[in-house]
Amino acid sequence: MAWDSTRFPVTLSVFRGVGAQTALVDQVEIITADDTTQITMQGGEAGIVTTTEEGATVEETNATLAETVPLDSERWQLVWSDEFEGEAGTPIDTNSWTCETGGHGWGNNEHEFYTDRVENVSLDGNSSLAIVARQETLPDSQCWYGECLYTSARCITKGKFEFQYGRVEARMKLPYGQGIWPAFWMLGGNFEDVGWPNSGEIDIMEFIGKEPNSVYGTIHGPNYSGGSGIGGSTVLNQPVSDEFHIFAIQWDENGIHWYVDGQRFLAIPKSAVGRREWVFDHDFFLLLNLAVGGNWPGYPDATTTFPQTLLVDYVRVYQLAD
Ligand SMILES: [Ca+2]
Repeated sequence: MAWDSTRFPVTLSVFRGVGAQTALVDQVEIITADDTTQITMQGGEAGIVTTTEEGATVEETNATLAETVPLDSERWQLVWSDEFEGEAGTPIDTNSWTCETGGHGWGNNEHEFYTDRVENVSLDGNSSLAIVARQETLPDSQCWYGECLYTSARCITKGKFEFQYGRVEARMKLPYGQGIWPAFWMLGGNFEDVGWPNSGEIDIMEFIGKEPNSVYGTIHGPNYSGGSGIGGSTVLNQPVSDEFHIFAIQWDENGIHWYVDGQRFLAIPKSAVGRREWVFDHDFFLLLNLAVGGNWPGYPDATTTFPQTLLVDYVRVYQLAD
């Protein structure tokens, strides 16, 4: 195989299966000199990761992921769910969830103050959880930028439900508008011991109001975090917020697949992180939140209306029966 190094400057590494740094014997990894493009070849298949200023995009990821188990397979066993059944105004179930509070920007210069009040997070009485972002200033809320402009909620299953591998899905109706940023995601349960991003982060669904038809999936880990996270997006024919959709991943020891309404739009094999560490082989917990403003979505403007509501019909986790 010949590579034209004047057109495509590369460093070439061939790994052999020795010691802790083991890679498959037939794996060849190529990374451009400016570290912006990485090609992994394994078993005759190629995976290409291009890192842009906006972050990494996986252009081709047929590298090593095995076929997924069909969504309707009887091998999938429901191991955990919250169906959010109950009367309107009922608080979220604290046996499963903890709603974190604060207005420090949450690592992204966000503008909301998260509360655990039913005004921001409660059942809607119609079989969904409602996370509501409001334009309001609470008397005792202080945010990193001054008096808080918005309230919202962020609820996590840390220490209450954590798991490794499976199919994770939520049926949700998203809010909309400039500066609106709902997310359904997971963090490594070892978050407090090893810190972020060493814990790993799997973003099952992210949506930013300024791209009303797009859904993003991303992973973050050591040397591929923040704007350099590895992921991709899909563009729907209609604004995502128009109706309920099912957002899901299938996650196993080979990698992670992302779906909207059962259609796969992204697959990231282990090999996509190249020489960097794959940090997704341990327990993770779930997060649901509705951010207002931040570095990535930008901030609400005159076109943004409040309140904005993230409706969650259910969150379900399935694992494969032996
Ligand atoms: Ca429900």
